[in-house]
Amino acid sequence: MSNGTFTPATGAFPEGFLWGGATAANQVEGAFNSGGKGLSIQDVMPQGITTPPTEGPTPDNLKQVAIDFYNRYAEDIALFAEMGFKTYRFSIAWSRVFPNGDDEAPNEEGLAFYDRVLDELQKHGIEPLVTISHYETPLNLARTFGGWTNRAMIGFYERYSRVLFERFGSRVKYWLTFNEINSVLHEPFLSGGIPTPKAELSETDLYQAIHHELVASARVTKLAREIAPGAQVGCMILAMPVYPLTPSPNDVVKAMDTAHGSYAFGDIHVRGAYPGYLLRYFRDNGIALDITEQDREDLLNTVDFVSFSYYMSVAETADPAALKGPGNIMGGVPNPTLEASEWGWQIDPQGLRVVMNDYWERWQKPLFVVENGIGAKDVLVEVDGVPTVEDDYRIDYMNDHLVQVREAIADGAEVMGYTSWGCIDVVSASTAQLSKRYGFIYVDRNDDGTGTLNRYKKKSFEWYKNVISSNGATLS
Ligand code: BGP
Repeated sequence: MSNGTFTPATGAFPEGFLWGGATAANQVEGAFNSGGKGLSIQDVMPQGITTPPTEGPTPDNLKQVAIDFYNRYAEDIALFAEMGFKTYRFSIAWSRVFPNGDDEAPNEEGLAFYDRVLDELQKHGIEPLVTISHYETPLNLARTFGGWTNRAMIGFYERYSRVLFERFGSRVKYWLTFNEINSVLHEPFLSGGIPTPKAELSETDLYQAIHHELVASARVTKLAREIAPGAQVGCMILAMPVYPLTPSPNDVVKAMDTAHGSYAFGDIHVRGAYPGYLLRYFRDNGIALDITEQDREDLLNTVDFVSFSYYMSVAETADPAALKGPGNIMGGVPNPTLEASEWGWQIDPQGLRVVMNDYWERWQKPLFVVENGIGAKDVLVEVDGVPTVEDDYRIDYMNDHLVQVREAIADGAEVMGYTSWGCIDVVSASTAQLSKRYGFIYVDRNDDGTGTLNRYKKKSFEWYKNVISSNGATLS
């Protein structure tokens, strides 16, 4: 797609469009301490980001078993294949490969698990899309080294990535370096393995950590190309268009400033240097970073494509008295024109078209929608004696968002593919619930840990299958 053969927009999904779904290791695998796996930050986050981390693992952490993908991957991948997936985005658990993060040698048993997953995907002709780090920093790197505040993390991440490229590079073409890299600003522990409470972190600490991640991302982008020719590496951004709450220029400028907070990550990944507005922010706020000459050179290894998650847009206001929105980790205020999900995430299909136009015009790099979907409380019912979920609300949500992807393609954006978030029910990242379900496949497991772990197809399963087989023509 991004090899210069792009043909201009026709208003339809292009040939070879990568339809599929996405998950992350810590939210599906379980087997949190078997196969030689070490602990990750997720093992001390039983309630997600809603409460502070625990000292060690606790049995109430649903992620210890999650949906048992570690043992049921073959069954799950067969279901993805039945839907016609062209691609499956999954992450590799860093602590399964390097249990402590700073180990000299990798854990063979961990690597062997991903070999088996890749074998299964290959068997079904599903192209893997691998996230190297998805909210699962090894706990030792967080607790002993301070996570990404420490420059030593670059070396640990590089060693880990090198092992992945050497082992899987001949079978994996598409790589993402860090999931939602811009979320470090808002969730330093989840996103950056930084154990210091956010209130005690200076902005310098935070931006220094971000700098280390950006350098690491660029260095492994170079490494991927050296070790696995033909590899394509993308950044991954939490996308959230920012609308001014009113036409007041103050609100417009505030919205611009908030948007810059996320644009910066794409700008650096795509252009290889810090943008002027961020340098100004550093100057104005007395933020002085340790940026070496080598770092500047490394950053020039820019990405092949830009991937992103999209769940909602946000409104922004200069009025400090305005109400902050619920369920939104990125700041901003509720948009009075939009409805919200049961978790308060405001639903805005057109925002997806807006953000895709924005990114395409700004960076001129192929785009990949690698997360999108709606978390809802599904109810299992029996239809003709078969357990299912009548999730018309999910079908509506996804239809409306995919129509906007098609619009963005018609607007001229080059789009590589679309992987819905949580194609099978997973443990949620922010609240660590199983009742916040995203999947086309229902997993019988409840928030209290009860359930058979059986899989059932929801109504949306057949719907998505038809969307894929028609290459989007059945969207309405
Ligand atoms: C993104 C994360 C995912 C995923 C998704 C939905 O921020 O990359 O890991 O979980 O959001 O969020 P949640 O699970 O909190 O509903």
